[in-house]
Amino acid sequence: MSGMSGRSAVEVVRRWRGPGDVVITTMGTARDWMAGPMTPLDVVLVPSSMGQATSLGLGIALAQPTRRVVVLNGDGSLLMNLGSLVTIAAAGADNLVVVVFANGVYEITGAQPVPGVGVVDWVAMAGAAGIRSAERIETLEAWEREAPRVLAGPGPTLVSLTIEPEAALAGVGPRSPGPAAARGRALREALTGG
Ligand SMILES: Cc1ncc(C[n+]2csc(CCOP(=O)(O)OP(=O)(O)O)c2C)c(N)n1
Repeated sequence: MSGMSGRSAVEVVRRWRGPGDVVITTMGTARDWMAGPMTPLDVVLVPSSMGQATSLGLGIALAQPTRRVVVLNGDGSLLMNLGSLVTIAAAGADNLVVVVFANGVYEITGAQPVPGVGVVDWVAMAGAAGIRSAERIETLEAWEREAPRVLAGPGPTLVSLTIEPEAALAGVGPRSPGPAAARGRALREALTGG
């Protein structure tokens, strides 16, 4: 494989996220995130309806303005909740970073093609929604180089990563890390200290 894999792109985020940052993962990014060390501020949105990660991220970012919130989202999932980009921009959540894993497929359900691949421009979409800090990163080398700036800079930010899907991961979904209510309580404690 020559392009950027989702797994390697996730590891770049793991390396550069700050200790107080919240990282929200879902679908393929959740699967890959759970393959490595986790912190209490890691929100694994599984099981879930598609599209909710950006809205959850916005809520946490507004509630905890001194923290950075990083959402690792699938392109299929973002298509399900495009309106959240407008809400994020309108709310001016300068501590929120949305990372779109643009792999062009619904990977965890079998790599069916996402509509609009090659036509939909996530950077333009973000800009049209009012998110001025938006960029596309196409190689792992560039992501490794730019991630510290992108993850720490003033937002709201959308970064679209051009991801090459791995055939071996088609249909391989994340396992839920446990009952949602207990995980929600643990997250609240981690966020508020009690
Ligand atoms: C509203 C909704 N429709 C369909 C599904 C079934 N489903 C679960 S994951 C998934 C594909 C997710 O694709 P994407 O967000 O691009 O992430 P990837 O699997 O590529 O990491 C689908 C269709 C769902 N969970 N929610």
